Amino acid sequence: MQLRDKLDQDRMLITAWSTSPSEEMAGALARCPFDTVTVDMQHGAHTETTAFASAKAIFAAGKPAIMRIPVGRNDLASRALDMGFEAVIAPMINSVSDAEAFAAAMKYPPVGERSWGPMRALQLHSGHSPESYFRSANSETLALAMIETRAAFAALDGILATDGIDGIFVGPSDLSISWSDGAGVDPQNEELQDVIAEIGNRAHRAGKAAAIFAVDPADVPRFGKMGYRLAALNTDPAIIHAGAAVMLDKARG
Ligand code: 3PY
Ligand code: MG
Repeated sequence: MQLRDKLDQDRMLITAWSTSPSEEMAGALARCPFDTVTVDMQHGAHTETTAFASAKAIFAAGKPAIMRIPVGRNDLASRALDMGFEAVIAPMINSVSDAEAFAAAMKYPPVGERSWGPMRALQLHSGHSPESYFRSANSETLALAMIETRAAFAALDGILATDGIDGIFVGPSDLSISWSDGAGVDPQNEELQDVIAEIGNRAHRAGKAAAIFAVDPADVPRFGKMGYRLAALNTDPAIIHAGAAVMLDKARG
C-alpha cells in the first residue's frame, strides 16, 4: 500500500528519522515497526549516495521512504522521486512562491514541471510500466511543505491551496525560534501549542495532510487530536540513546 493511502486512514503514522549516512542503519530502522523512514538531507549527514542506497534498503524492508531535502534544493526533490522515494519534505517553505517552486519540481505536467526519468523508481515499484507510473505519480507522491516560521504561518492558507502541495510538515524547533523573534529554541513551548493546533486544523479543513516532528514521543497522541496524521519520532541517535538507557538499566539491575 502506498504511503498516500496509509495517510488517508484514520490513524497516526510514525516515521523514523535517519540522519546517519548509512544504508545499514536506515535498513535497521525500516525493520523496526515504524510505518516509514525519512532520510534527512537537510541536517542529517547523508550524501546523495548514502540517501539513495538507504531508499533501496528501506524499500527492501517493505517500507516507503521519505526524503527531507536541504532548503531550496528542488532539483533534489525530483531526483528523490526518481530514486524511489514516495514523499519529499521541503524545509522553510515561507511563501506561496516557495510552495509553487517545490510543487513544480514534484509534479509532472500539467500540474508542475517534473522532468521524466524515474528509472530507479520503476525498478523498485515493479508493478508500474512507464505509462502507468506517469499517470499515477502526481497523485501517489507526496509534497510536504515545512511550516516553521511566522512568515509560513501567515501564508499558510495560500500554501495549503497551492496545486501540487499535498500537505504540510511542522518544524517546531525553527517555529519556536521564529515565534520568539530569535530569543531562543523551545519546540515544546506552551504558547506554540495553540499555533501547532491551528496549523493542524487548517490543513485538515483544506483536505491536506498534516505532519509534524515530535521531539518527545509522548506528544504524538496530542498531535493526533489536532488533526496530524504523520509524526517523526526524533532522530536515529535519540532512538539509540533511548534504547541504550533501557538496556543498561536492565543490565545494571
Ligand atoms: C524543526 O523542528 O525545525 C525541524 O525542522 C524538525 O526537524
Ligand atoms: Mg527546521
